[in-house]
Amino acid sequence: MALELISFKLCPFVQRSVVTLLHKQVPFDITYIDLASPPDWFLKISPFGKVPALRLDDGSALFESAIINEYIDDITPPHLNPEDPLVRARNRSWIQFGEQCIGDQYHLTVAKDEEAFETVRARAEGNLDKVEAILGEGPYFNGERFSLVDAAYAPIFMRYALIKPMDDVMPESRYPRLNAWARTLLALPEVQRSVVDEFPTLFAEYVRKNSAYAAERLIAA
Ligand SMILES: N[C@@H](CCC(=O)N[C@@H](CS)C(=O)NCC(=O)O)C(=O)O
Repeated sequence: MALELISFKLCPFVQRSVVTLLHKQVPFDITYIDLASPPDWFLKISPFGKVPALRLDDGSALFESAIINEYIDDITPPHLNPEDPLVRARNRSWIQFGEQCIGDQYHLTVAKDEEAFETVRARAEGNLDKVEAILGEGPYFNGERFSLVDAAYAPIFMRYALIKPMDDVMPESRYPRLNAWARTLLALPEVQRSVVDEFPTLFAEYVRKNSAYAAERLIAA
């Protein structure tokens, strides 16, 4: 089956699916669109106009990164999703929670002043506290085996690694397990190859465009 991932170069949700496809060594094509002026063909297949969308052989598409990743996993055994229904359900809960962490990161990059920035930072840290509290010994979320939860959080860590005060937002002293997990994921080839080469520059430009204040706080000159 031919798979085509409809993408936007900076989207962390797209990146979740790219990590999964690369990890599972599933052949796929990637098509980048401009989200500011999405093409008509895309709006026809993605009912909410969001990326990622995974276009299938019959021209139809799947949407929602978590669902796309489950589908990729379902059609390409051996499965990353754990066998045990309870563990699987818990994994899904934390994948869902990862959306909030992605949202926090986005809101940091658009904060227009100190008050807004600090409010978001407190929320981001509180959410990272929750993840830190449930992490085990690692190296992956479920222990020895990479899973879809790892694919879901890798984009968050990649962006925090690019942000100037990462130590401020995710200090080792407060988040030792989260930092160890981040190091493991960021060292994986499928994570390193999950964005375009120019990603750091694009990300910095994107933050500068969003908010001069956030750029000052987050991006090295
Ligand atoms: N819950 C969705 C979120 C996807 C999402 O928000 N994608 C953004 C880009 S990072 C998007 O397509 N935004 C366009 C829009 O909202 O119109 C998922 O996991 O796939």
